[in-house]
Amino acid sequence: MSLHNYIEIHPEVQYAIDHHQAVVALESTIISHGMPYPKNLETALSVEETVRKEGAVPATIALINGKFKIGLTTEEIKFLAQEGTKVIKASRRDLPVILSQKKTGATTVAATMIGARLAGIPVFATGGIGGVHRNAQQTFDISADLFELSRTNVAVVCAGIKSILDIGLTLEVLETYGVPVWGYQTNELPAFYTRESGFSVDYRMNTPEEIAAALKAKWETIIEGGVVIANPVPEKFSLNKEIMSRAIEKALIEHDKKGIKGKESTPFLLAKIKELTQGESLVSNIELVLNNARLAAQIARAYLK
Ligand code: PSU
Ligand code: MN
Repeated sequence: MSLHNYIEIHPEVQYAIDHHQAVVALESTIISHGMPYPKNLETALSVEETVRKEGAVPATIALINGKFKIGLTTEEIKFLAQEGTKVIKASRRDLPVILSQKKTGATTVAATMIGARLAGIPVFATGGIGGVHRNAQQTFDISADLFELSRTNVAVVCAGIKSILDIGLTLEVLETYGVPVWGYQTNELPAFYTRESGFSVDYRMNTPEEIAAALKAKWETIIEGGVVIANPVPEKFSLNKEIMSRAIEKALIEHDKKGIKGKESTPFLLAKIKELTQGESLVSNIELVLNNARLAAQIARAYLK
């Protein structure tokens, strides 16, 4: 047994890698657990379309029947979208059993980074990364995404840190792990639905070329690990700060009252916030993912030059 028994790269993605064409990795937990059907399906497909329009090849990653699939068919994306939370939300710890027992799972940011790294794809676009949850001082709930960022060489383009999390503590953990946090054309870390968080990024980057050069400097000097590239939601789709923080507070209260824990926390909070904002958060969520896909494709292209 060797690696090729566990990984299946879509021919189009393999061709692009072999011919030094830009590829953007995409996660699948956002499809199964991050958004409701059918918006999740529509979004997954338009994210791929957006990557293509920017001149890169999309590689949505998931675990299908015990294989790490790098690049999914439309049928496979549809399956994950329809199954929703019935599929396993797969992070690093879940991989060995899913692979050996031929199970199916949607990959989180952490697991997608592992898949991208195995295939040799350095740039990955998503909506939001996991982080340190509020009240982690008691619960110890810190996403495995942060640990993965500390060790796996993939740049993750996201819309910043969502305020269902403790943004300050998340930044502290990223600092401890040595994970750079760069703002794209901003000095302030965006907070997913909003462009402001009150926290600063380590460095402001103004162009995809600047980002690509810094990624090369990191990895060519064997400073292992990922990078967080924080791309603010477009102005037009950013949500009102007060309305959002009220929705988030409410969602968190219900979360605690129901005793929701562990891997169920993030999906519960996302769904609750969508409900409390009458779907407004979902529109913003979709637009920011598309915006990240665009930037990721530009970075992937600049990285090859
Ligand atoms: N944040 C979002 N949407 C998502 C997620 C996070 O806005 O879909 C998903 C991602 O897959 C992320 C995971 O990697 O949730 C983090 O889960 P946890 O907090 O359980 O590590
Ligand atoms: Mn967690």
